[in-house]
Amino acid sequence: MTHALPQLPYPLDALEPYIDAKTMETHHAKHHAGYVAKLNTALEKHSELRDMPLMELLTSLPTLPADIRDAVRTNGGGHFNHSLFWRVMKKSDGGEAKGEVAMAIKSSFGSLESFKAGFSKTALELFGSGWVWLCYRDGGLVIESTPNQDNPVMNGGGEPILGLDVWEHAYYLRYLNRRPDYVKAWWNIVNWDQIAENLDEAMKLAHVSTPA
Ligand code: MN3
Repeated sequence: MTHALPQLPYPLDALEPYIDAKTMETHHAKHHAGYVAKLNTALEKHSELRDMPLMELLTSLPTLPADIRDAVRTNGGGHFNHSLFWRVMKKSDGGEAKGEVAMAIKSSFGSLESFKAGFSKTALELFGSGWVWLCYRDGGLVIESTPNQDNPVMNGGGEPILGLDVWEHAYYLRYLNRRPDYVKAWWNIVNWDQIAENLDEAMKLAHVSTPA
């Protein structure tokens, strides 16, 4: 098995004007594809790991062979993070969190507005390159951030159900260094239906892995 670049679930220009087509093309076909290629190259050295699912690679980093551990962390992380990122966005339709997701957000953060404010603040305070996450953990939702291509899966920080890429390559062409403008615009293209599905999956996983 080799790891493969997933297709984008929408055309390159679907997220315009909030994220431009050129950024999407470079981000997907160069950055994400690069992580996938380098992950596969690293795994070639250890045939016993070639069939290990990505999630398992990321949760077993400390026990992986030392010569590829950093490469799997960076490139496996990059592959996982971007695969989630593409799916939690969609063409803007003015939709907001509803149903179970809306209730979970209210219960953990007080209101949708205070969740968005806290998530955006975390994105602006993250120094350098990294990611901001909404995670399901211990029956509730938490906001986390990770540097580089790390993620909560490898840190035991919970199940990520939403992720925002705040590397400059995600926004520089349209927004230059104005990360606040990018983050503010990004809320317009959040795919709340997908987040609802991700929350469902995360709750099922937690149920399965919790001893009776
Ligand atoms: Mn990126």
